[in-house]
Amino acid sequence: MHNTTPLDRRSALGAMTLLGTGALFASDAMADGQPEASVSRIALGWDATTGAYTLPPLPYAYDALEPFLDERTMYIHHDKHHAGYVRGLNAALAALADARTTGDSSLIQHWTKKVSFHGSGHVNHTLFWLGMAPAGDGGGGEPTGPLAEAIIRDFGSFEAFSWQFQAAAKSVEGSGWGWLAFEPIAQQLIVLQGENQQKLMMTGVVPLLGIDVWEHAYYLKYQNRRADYVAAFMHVINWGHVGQVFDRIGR
Ligand code: MN3
Repeated sequence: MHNTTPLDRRSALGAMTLLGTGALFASDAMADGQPEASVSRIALGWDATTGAYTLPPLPYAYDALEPFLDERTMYIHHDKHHAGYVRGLNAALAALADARTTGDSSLIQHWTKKVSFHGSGHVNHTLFWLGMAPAGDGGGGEPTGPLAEAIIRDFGSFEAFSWQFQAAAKSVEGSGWGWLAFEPIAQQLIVLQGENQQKLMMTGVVPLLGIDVWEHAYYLKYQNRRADYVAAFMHVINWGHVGQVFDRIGR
């Protein structure tokens, strides 16, 4: 349901600027006109009539991921934190539009960095929500099909992937993300760390699955125990969704 509306070339190119280097899609995948993004325009809440992003609702109830992710954290995370990135992105884009009108370049650097930060925050959180589902009802377990085969090919086994993914997420310095991503040039899966919302991503990669390891993602329930939160996250990964994204962009 989240990937039925394609990004056209123009909006895809617009979205690409959010992560600066094309992290949203494989660059050579536009040749046949087919969209190749991790998330759809609808999932990202893009409103072409207003030229602004909106915050789509959480794709499940706030308590749907209990007991692994608690209801209060999910509510605050989505309705407050994620909403803030959407507001920040729209504000930065509007400020840049004003700058083009006035010709005042004094704050171009400031607002351009804000686009990267808040734009990445919006995309990252959208992927984060879509990458989870209630444990035992779409969440947890292991991937199947082509994604499972690619994980075995590129990491050796699912267990080896899971170990590296969790180790990367646990050891992010400060606030950031752990990512499973597709590197479209060598055509392989890789695990990356992200710092803040936008730093350390590798140019051109397409993020498939991300775990938010900012303290706001886990502190109410897990306090300083990030490792416990990361382990809990593995129980709610929506491998069906991640596999669908991989089917579109990874093969
Ligand atoms: Mn967050």
